[in-house]
Amino acid sequence: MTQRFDILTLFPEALRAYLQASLLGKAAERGLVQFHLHQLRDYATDKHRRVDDEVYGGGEGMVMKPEPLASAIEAVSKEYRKGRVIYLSPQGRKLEQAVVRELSAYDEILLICGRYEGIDERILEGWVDEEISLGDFVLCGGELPALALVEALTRLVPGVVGKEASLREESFSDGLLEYPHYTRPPVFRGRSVPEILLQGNYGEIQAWRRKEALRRTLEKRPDLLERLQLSEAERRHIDALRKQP
Ligand code: 9WO
Repeated sequence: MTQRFDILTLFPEALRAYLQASLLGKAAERGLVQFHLHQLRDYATDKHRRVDDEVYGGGEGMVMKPEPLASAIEAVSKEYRKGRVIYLSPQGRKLEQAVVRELSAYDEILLICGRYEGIDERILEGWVDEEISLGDFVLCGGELPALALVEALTRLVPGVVGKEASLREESFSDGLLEYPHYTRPPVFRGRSVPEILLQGNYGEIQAWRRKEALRRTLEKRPDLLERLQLSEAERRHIDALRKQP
């Protein structure tokens, strides 16, 4: 099953370059996903093709007019069977891997990229299924968050990344940070690769990686450990690390 992404934006050409590069471009070439970019201005009907207007009630700045947005959403999603309309904004539900997995169940996803101070509230009420946020910060538009979401979703389409990477994605769902990675040379400017990785005992390497993942999670994201199901040995290991890192 091919997942289809439609992106509604005032800057389709800026997004196209990124979608054609690297992993996303290959996935599209192989027919595993489809990317369709739509210029919002094409759906403006007045002679100046305006997509923004002044905000009711006064104040600084402009808001995206409802008519072009509604026409565009209706035109693009009219053949959606199992689709989702998403607006990227700091007011949305925070994106995390569990949300990415949930969204990967949709066959069609329409991403709306706002500009200015946002879109007319009636579009959110009547045409948008949900708002997604990448975090508590403000950009100049939803384009970069849209690309991030497309990339996170495309990685989950079967066949896009190799078996090993998709297994690692599953291991991320165990809620730990990644263990540290090294490649050649064995000593780089006086810094050595941990000896155990050079010895090639796979059982010991696995155990080391699990411990390192626990150690790093404790150090950088202790909040993640609270949600976790750990073995008794792992609890003891963490308690030991807490006392003496
Ligand atoms: C602009 C602005 C200007 C003057 C006063 C208040 C203002 N608020 C905004 C604003 O929030 N603009 C947003 C820009 C409107 C929606 C699209 N934009 C956006 C999306 N910025 N950041 C995001 C975003 C989306 C998802 N995750 C993180 C950030």
